[in-house]
Amino acid sequence: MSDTDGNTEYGRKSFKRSKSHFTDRITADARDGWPVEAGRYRLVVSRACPWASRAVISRRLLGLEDALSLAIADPIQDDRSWRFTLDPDGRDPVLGIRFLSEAYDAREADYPGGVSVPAIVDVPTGRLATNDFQQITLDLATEWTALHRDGAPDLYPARLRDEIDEVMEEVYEDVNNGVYRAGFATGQEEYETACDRLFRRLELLSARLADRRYLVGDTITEADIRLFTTLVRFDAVYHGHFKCNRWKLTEDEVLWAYVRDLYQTPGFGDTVDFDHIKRHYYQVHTGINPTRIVPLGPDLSGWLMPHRREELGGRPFGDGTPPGPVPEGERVPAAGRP
Ligand SMILES: N[C@@H](CCC(=O)N[C@@H](CS)C(=O)NCC(=O)O)C(=O)O
Repeated sequence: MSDTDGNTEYGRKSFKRSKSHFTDRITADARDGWPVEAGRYRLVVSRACPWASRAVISRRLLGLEDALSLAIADPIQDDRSWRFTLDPDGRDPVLGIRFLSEAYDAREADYPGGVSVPAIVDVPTGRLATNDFQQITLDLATEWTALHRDGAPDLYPARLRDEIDEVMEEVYEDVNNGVYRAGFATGQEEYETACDRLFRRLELLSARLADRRYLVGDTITEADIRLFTTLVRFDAVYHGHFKCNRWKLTEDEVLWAYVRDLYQTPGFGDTVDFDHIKRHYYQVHTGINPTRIVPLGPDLSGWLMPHRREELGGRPFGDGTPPGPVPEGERVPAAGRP
């Protein structure tokens, strides 16, 4: 992946995340030409990817599974990037393509940028609609409301947006992206700065969450989804592979209980595939793991232990209800679960 400054995700210069190139939005009023419409779009993800996993969780919590279908890419990209090698004949059964890049090419011929997930593809034309990972989940929460299930939670309540945005910004800079900055640092100082900021922020978050069940308000919001997707990967990949090893998540009583609580909440843990996560990070980033050996640990059994966070109060779904069972065909295989 490279951006216009020539920085590469795994490259020699300092790590800089590329901006999404396709920033059209799918909205109720179709202002960018993409109306919210049941059955029209396909959400392409890798279960390994934290940015894509946000969208998978939101889709489950909001009950959009029937309205927005899901394509799961192989966690190991090849030189043509994300591919549908998990599907029969190596083709996505709905889009009929072998590589996600085909949808990018259909949108913009000779697109020179990286091919990234999450991506939402327009099924009738096969064209990429958006890969704007920062906006996709906000739009699922606020623009796709006509298609939400009964009892769907409000993940981005209007009265709390300023606070949610502020928390998400800090979490993005220091935690979501901070782990990548540490992991792909090419100099000692760059690594130490990222690592310091990451753990300082985690300590602040731990203090914040000591006496409140969720980050903002007393219900699950977009802010929790975004923190969860990094925390759930922490001990499995960021602690070792990205050298974020001042302490393990399991060593912080508050954060470990917080992330376990979310993991055990329908819509969160049932989307997580630790097998995809570990194989992707350890096998794809050969610059930092040249042997491509995937570690056996950590032991996952702790994820199902009681967390006792309900004693703090809080109403996970507010006035709503938990999502129903995971649709047939979307269940995470046993290899990826505790
Ligand atoms: N900066 C990305 C955000 C999403 C992202 O970084 N996704 C990663 C996977 S976690 C990806 O698909 N990277 C492209 C690649 O690795 O080939 C974007 O351009 O939209």
